[in-house]
Amino acid sequence: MTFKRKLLLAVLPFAFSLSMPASALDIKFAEIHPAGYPTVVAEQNMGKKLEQASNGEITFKMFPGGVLGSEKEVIEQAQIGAVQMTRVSLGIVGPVVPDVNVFNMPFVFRDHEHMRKVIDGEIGQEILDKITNSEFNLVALAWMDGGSRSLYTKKPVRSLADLKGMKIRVQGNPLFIDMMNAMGGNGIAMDTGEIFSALQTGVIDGAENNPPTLLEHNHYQSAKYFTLTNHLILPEPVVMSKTTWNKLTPEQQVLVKKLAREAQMEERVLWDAKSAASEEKLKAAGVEFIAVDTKPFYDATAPVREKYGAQYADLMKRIDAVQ
Ligand code: BDP
Repeated sequence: MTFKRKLLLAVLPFAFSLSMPASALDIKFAEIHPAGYPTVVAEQNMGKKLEQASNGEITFKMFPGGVLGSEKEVIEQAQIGAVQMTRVSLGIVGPVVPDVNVFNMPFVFRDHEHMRKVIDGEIGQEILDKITNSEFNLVALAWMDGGSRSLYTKKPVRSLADLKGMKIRVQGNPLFIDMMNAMGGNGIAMDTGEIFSALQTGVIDGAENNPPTLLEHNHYQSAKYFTLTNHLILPEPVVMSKTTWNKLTPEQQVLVKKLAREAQMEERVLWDAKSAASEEKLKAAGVEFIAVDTKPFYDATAPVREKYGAQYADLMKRIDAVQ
């Protein structure tokens, strides 16, 4: 091959791409929750606004109900850019970006409102930045609210003693296994999609989550007792693959961040309504809501906060100080 021809072949793809009109960037958004769930609705609205504001240069498609895989699988796909965006529980980010575990500790927030104030402020941004600045090729954009998590079981738990030896599903994060074991249960990690049949077949005696998940993932069909421990309040980051992020223009990046933040504020309104409605529906379906003294659960998990929290002592003080 002549040198001229070689040169032509080398520059051809480049010249071609310059002369082509920019093709649309397609965003596939993966969600474990079903259509209609607060996070899904807020994210879809974000997607619609994104399509409009980018004049069609960005397209958005929601894949709800876990069709693209478990949260762990989807995070891996986002890391390589096969899925462009997703929202996951911070629980499963912990093993990948350990710095986020400060929010994953039991009873680290006083209550739901406290968590919201923290994620809306500078600490919330710092934890998003930890994800973005980690080596995992993700950009963390905003927070969704997943309420607070309590225990649900097939036999009632009215005190710490009742939990003794019960096999309770937790998310795949060693911190949560330690937490469950510290409360006297037997923590078993599995993906969200496996809980329903694990409850039915007796592989587990219960799980822990918020009322909307208990309802929408049909776990209440087997677990009829909901014990209000409120032991975890886990915010849920919305992340984009850095591979996708780097394809956006600076203006588009600003737009994506702005709309993700709007979705953060919109979702919590939907969340509050959904939580209240879920509680009503669960009660109507025969689920007993059990109020407990949470102090014994708090005390039992102190060693977990010591083990995982020692390195975040300053940050925990700052979280505490948020009013
Ligand atoms: C729900 C979260 C979801 C998690 C699920 C779980 O919204 O992201 O996958 O809990 O525990 O509350 O697996």
